[in-house]
Amino acid sequence: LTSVRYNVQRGNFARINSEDVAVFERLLPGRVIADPEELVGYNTDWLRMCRGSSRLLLRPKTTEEVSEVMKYCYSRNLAVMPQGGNTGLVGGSVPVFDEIILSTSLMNKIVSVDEISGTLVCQAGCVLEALNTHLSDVGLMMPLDLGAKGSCQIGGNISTNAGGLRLMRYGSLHGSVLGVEAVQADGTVLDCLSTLRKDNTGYDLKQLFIGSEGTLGIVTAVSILCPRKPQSINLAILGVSDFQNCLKALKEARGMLGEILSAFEFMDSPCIDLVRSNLNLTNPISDKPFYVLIETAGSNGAHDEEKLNLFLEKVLGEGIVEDGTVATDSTKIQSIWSIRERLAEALLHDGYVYKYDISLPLANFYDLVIDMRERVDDLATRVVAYGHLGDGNLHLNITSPTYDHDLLEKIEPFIYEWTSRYKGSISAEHGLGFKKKDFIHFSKTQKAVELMQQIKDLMDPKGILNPYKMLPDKYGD
Ligand code: FAD
Ligand code: 2HG
Ligand code: ZN
Repeated sequence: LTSVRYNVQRGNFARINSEDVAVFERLLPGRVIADPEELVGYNTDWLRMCRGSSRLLLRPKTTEEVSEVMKYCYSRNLAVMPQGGNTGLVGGSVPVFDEIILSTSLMNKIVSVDEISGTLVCQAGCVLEALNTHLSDVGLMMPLDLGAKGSCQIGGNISTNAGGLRLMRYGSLHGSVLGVEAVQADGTVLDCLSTLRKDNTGYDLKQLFIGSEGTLGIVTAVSILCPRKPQSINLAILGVSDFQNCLKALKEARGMLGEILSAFEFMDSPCIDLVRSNLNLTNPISDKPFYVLIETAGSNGAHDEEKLNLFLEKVLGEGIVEDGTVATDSTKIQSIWSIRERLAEALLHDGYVYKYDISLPLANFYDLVIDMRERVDDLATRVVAYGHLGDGNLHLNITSPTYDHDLLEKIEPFIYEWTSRYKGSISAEHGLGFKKKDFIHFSKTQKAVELMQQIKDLMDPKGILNPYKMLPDKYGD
């Protein structure tokens, strides 16, 4: 169990008894799951590295039901763990001990879509891909996209402030989320579900729920500003001889593709080895030390193509890029994207994954990978680096056949100290969850963490919402 490896103590919460189960059965008829077999998946994270021992799963359908459940849990001092698609990568989406799992999966209603303003209002449990499909019929799209789109839910995306593949174009959820409805620890419904683009009336409370990983409230509904779906999409995968040239390509792409640039992703050569050996995928171009994926999304195919061709002529002509291919039809676009999107899945085939999600200044971005390879040497199966280069976000992953404590000690705290030295972030987009909460100080000052703890205490005085997550243990106790 996770709690054993990480040596955490269970908080002073009540334990569920048969009376509690009867109350939940009355509040959510037929939607209270206590069968241990059925609970295994909900207790285990996507990486299969964190496992809790919850004995109860609740599946509300409405905000009122969530409110009733929380009111009761608050009165009984029962801990609650909100769960969306359970695709989180930091152990935040599964219980640590016997917290009740509150799943939003049945809260999957789309409330409204305004085709003119591009505003979507929906319940928190809507799956990202399903929302995108729905919007596509009226010429709109979601402002975020990630490899987990088929399972992750919009409430989970908001709670982790997920970034993803197109953040450089459409911005973070702190900008595109217009409103949030949330249920607080004591059951109070906080309605900040505005659909206004502009509203400077007091503190912007919805922002507190974006990226707070279920520690301040349960997000029950959201409103989001959605861009128009582009008319034309192109995707290039380019082979590059060294990292400096990846940066030069980024600079040129920003300048020459301008407003149509929608993604700039990066992979090093071990990424291709990884998907080749673990997923049987093929490299569409010749093998090179580095690769960049450049996507354009615009409203005029001929115009976009012309811009992309001029860009390619320049980067190939100047030797910034050595090889490449461009996809314009959706099947080829999808097959190139899947090389990048399936890296996280491919890593799992190696056994144990040490996963790091770091923001760094571009000048130092790849030096960390070089230093890490030298450090872990032959203890690791592989060290692979990829990420959202356009956003300065590095995904550094190291694998070994099984958990290896010596290897972990080579990686941590070295990686956090290194990141802190260059004023980076130790979690760019995945959050802190259970696994990274104790490293928050590498990216935030003591005063900032203290204020976070005060906000947590104010909004959840009994600490029943997603305990053992995001904030360091014993902080302020
Ligand atoms: P969960 O995993 O269920 O939960 C995540 C956290 O949010 C937990 O702390 C949970 O308690 C809380 N939570 C969930 N729902 C609610 C709610 N309604 N109210 C309050 N708290 C809630 N992340 C990125 O940022 N960018 C990526 O590109 C990206 N790619 C990924 C690719 C793959 C293949 C996988 C497996 C994961 C990826 N992730 C990425 C991480 C993850 O998918 C995202 O963080 C996603 O936003 C989580 O959504 P979810 O519904 O699965 O949430
Ligand atoms: C991605 O960008 C996700 O693919 C997952 O954020 C990153 O696997 C990872 O480390
Ligand atoms: Zn990512």
